[in-house]
Amino acid sequence: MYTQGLNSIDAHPTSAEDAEREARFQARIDADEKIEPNDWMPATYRRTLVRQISQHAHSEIVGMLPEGNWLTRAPSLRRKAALLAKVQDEGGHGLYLYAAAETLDVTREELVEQLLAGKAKYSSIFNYPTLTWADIGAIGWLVDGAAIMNQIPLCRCSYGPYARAMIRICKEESFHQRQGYEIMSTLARGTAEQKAMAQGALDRWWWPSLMMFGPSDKESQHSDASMRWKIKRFSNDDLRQKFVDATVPQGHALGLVFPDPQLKWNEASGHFDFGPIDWEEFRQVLAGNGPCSKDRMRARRKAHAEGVWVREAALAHAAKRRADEEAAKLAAE
Ligand code: FAQ
Repeated sequence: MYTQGLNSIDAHPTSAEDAEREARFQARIDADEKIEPNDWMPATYRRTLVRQISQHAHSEIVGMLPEGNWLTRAPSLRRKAALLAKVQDEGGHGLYLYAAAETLDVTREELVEQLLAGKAKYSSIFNYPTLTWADIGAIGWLVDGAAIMNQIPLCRCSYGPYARAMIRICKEESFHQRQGYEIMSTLARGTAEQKAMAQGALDRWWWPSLMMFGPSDKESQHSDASMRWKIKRFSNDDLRQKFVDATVPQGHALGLVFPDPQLKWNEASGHFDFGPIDWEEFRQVLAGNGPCSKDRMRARRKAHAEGVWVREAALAHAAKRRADEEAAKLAAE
């Protein structure tokens, strides 16, 4: 999608030059200008972007696995076609995001290697199992709903390639969210057993969805710098609250009950109050001890190993085409 490796990493300017460049860089950010791959940027800005964009790309790729589990068991052809399209979109999102990261002088191979070696993070949410068909509804409604809340502001992120990738991704996520809500609404209006499935999925996915927004603002290490650089436009807690405020009425419209006895509309603040998040569970998932963490990594490594021949064939095909083109050029001279 983007030309790669346009920039060489900053030479070693003196600190006076550095300070001046940084001031000019921050002034551009403050003026809401987009930073492009060939522009000078502080090494810390570059590192933050590579970290966030690559974690985001990995999340899309690992995020295909919980839903992939239900592709062969979707309850109708219509549901199967929609789920297949959604999972394909997620693969595409991963590719746009790896391509955006590559404009920052890192290769996709390096990033994938970090994921497979267990050194890179991906979203905590994808370490939970999909036990029933209703979980596919809950993923679309809640997980894509949370992703949209977090990602719409990223369309205005200061780094051009990331912002532009996010515009297309958000359009597709909005379709994903609707298909999930439609599944939930069909189940919630169905038999008692179907309604119980929808309720069970909400019970399982509600708290992990709130954790997707990251640690509380007090604990978030990167938020201050990312907000100053306009990579992030809202804090983790602000986005989490927006998500709760938007989602709770949707759940009530389905006749479902949120698994939080402290969830209550607060007239004075104009927001829903909600109970404490189990941050120990979040820490455990990030440490690789989530219910499906080991399975997810095993599945990714297996897919990577089984794809060796595809990558080799693609490279051989590209080399052959290059050689044919060269030969045709020589023959024409
Ligand atoms: N899971 O200082 P902060 C999707 C890490 S895509 C795992 O607050 P930051 C589509 C964080 O990386 C979902 N790790 O960090 C889909 C950092 O670790 P590090 C993914 C988490 O970056 C739907 C440390 O904790 N979306 O769902 C999580 O300022 C359905 C400290 O945290 C994105 O990636 C977490 N939940 O804010 C696909 C959006 N939260 O790097 C399939 C872009 C935090 O120091 C099916 N990313 N950490 O080792 C972001 O907006 C930000 O990176 C945040 C975290 C908000 C996730």
